[in-house]
Amino acid sequence: MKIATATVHSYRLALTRPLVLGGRPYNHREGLIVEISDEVGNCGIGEVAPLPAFSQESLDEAARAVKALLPRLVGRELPTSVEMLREVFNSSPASVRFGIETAVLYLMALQQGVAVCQLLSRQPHARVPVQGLLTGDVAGVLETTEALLNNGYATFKLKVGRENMREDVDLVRQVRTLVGKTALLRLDANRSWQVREACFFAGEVADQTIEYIEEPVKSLPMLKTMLDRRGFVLPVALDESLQEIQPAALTSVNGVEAVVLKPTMLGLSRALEFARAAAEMEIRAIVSSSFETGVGLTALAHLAAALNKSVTPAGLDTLGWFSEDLLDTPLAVSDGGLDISKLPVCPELRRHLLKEVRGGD
Ligand code: OSB
Ligand code: MG
Repeated sequence: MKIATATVHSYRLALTRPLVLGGRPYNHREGLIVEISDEVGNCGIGEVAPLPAFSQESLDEAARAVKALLPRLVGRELPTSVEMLREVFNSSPASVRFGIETAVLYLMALQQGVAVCQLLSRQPHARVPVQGLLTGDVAGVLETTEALLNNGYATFKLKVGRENMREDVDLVRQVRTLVGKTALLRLDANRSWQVREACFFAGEVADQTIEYIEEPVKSLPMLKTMLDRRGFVLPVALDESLQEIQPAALTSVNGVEAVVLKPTMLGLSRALEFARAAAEMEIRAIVSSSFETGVGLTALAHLAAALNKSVTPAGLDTLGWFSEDLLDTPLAVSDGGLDISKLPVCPELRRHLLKEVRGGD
């Protein structure tokens, strides 16, 4: 079956509170929605939303790449397998690959009468737990923790790396006390520390049963040195570092416990390659959002359902930042997780929130 039409729209949605990215507060989230249809009217959608300070490309660059790519898709045979996706969009920016790859996946799923997670795995998980995101000032974190607990969350990710490390250490202890012994507690330092600082922090919270900490130190070389020395007492997960290595090189980073996969920053195929490398190493892959709307998040939920031998909580608790969403039926976390069978076959859009983007420049 051939691709019959390919169009792109833009959105700009207000946030409920500022999203701080690279030290700058953002009050809106902007991105693109790609729509691809086949000859019998099936329609697949995907989100292209580079995240400032995290993505390598700007929204303008992504938009230009999308506009150049879409006309070349029309008239083309759809891939029949996920493996074929990789070659098709190899040279585009990561967010563009993710958006177009998901739109194509939805089309493939519709044609084959299966859900996207079934294209990605023979035995997808029926439910994906979501990790509650704990960020901001101390009072806010404690308040959010209570609210998430009341909503059934059993996995939490606390951002650390505050100006005052004592505050981080105390907060880890307070959150652990609030969530109880059995909840999973993950940390993320977003590359805040020197090795010496990271090792000190780790020692201070070593008794708090931390599942892992993402990106404790300032760079990948620094992290490798630290892990090779084996002096760091917490399990480590890679996030930002994945933008700097090839999936095949993952095995060369010793002592990593998990990888955080953000397909908006990696592309879907590359995220899948990292997932495969992680499976070979018998470490977990944590599918995570880059503050996409419900469109991107739905695709990420399907991906999360398809990865890992055992059910693994995903980092998809970011929709709360949006004052409204693009989806007609909101993606709702209940009892701390997402039921995959309740996800739409292909999401319906609230089209009044979209603006048409014309081709060419
Ligand atoms: O620090 O891991 C991060 C989202 C965008 C950019 C960076 C990060 C994040 C998240 C996503 O934290 C949510 C999550 O992982 O739970
Ligand atoms: Mg992270």
